[in-house]
Amino acid sequence: MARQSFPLFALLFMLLSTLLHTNANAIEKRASRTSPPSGAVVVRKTGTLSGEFSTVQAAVNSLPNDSSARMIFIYPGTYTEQVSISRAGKTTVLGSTTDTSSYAANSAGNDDLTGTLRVHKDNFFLYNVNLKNTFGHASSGGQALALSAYGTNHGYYGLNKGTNSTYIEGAVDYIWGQHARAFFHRNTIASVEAGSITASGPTSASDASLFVINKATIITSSAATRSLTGLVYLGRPWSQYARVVYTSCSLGSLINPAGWSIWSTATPNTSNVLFAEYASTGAAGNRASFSRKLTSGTGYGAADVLGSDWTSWVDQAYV
Ligand SMILES: *[C@@H]1O[C@H](CO)[C@@H](O)[C@H](O)[C@H]1NC(C)=O
Ligand SMILES: *[C@@H]1O[C@H](CO)[C@@H](O)[C@H](O)[C@H]1NC(C)=O
Ligand SMILES: CC(=O)N[C@H]1CO[C@H](CO)[C@@H](O)[C@@H]1O
Repeated sequence: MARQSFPLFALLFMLLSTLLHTNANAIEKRASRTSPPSGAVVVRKTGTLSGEFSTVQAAVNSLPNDSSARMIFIYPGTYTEQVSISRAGKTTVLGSTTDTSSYAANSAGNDDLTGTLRVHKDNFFLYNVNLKNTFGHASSGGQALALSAYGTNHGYYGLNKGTNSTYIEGAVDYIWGQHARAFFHRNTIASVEAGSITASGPTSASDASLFVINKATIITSSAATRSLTGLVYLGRPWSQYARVVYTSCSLGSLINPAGWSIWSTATPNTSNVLFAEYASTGAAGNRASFSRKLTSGTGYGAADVLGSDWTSWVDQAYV
């Protein structure tokens, strides 16, 4: 698929447990949510009752395309479908879970959306749903896109084993995009193959795109079929204006001591990149000459990346 078709950002071959955020529909922390909130449209795979839907897309299609705020509640099940959401109003999708604060409670087979979720709208929020695309793998020549997101005020949060992390897994260039400003907070990032984690591609020096990856733990996925020691890079420049900053991240032995990679020998694309790190641990060594180490994280916090109003749409309980 053409990367150009995803102007914001997308996560490739991603297994993710997300908590997406809205301050308008207050979601309690560490609570059970196994039945639909009042007013929610219901998706139930088996034993669908009158007025309910057996697929996520059918529930999405039932919503009016107007500015009203709507909720969808999904009962446990594996939903294998391509879902597209473009309605105008705020839309919140809630998976059933016995513990809203835990990734473990929305385990595989319980709240799975297997396929691609395409979100082309502003104000979209997703809670406790595992998104994955098992239809392809970069090492077999295909790219399996789990999520493609266009819009503003999408806050992706997840919880994994007691931290607030979203679990993001992929092979090569699995966090990529052209114009997004994205702040990845407390994620577990797991590579399954050699290659680069990010591919940032702003189209010009004035494109404000920036990825900041904060407090991530970067590991080799348990799905890797060989040792990846030294074979993974923090990023490579899809364009010469690539902008990626890692702050306070734990880099596993999979990260090559050079840290960062050229795009390719023919088009290194390194002339104007911002590839920087602040307070990394692990993967010590001589970094690539086109990267830099920062002496402070100033300028790369959530407010810098998401805008000064970020607290109005990001749930502060998860930061
Ligand atoms: C909803 O309306 C928007 C324009 O406001 C349009 O871009 C989008 O395609 C529409 N979505 C659906 C599902 O009709
Ligand atoms: C960066 O690399 C890509 C992929 O090879 C190429 O299309 C693009 O032209 C390169 N950009 C620059 C500025 O060299
Ligand atoms: C919703 C939730 O569990 N938030 C937690 C995220 O992590 C911070 C720091 O560990 C906790 O203080 C929050 O309660």
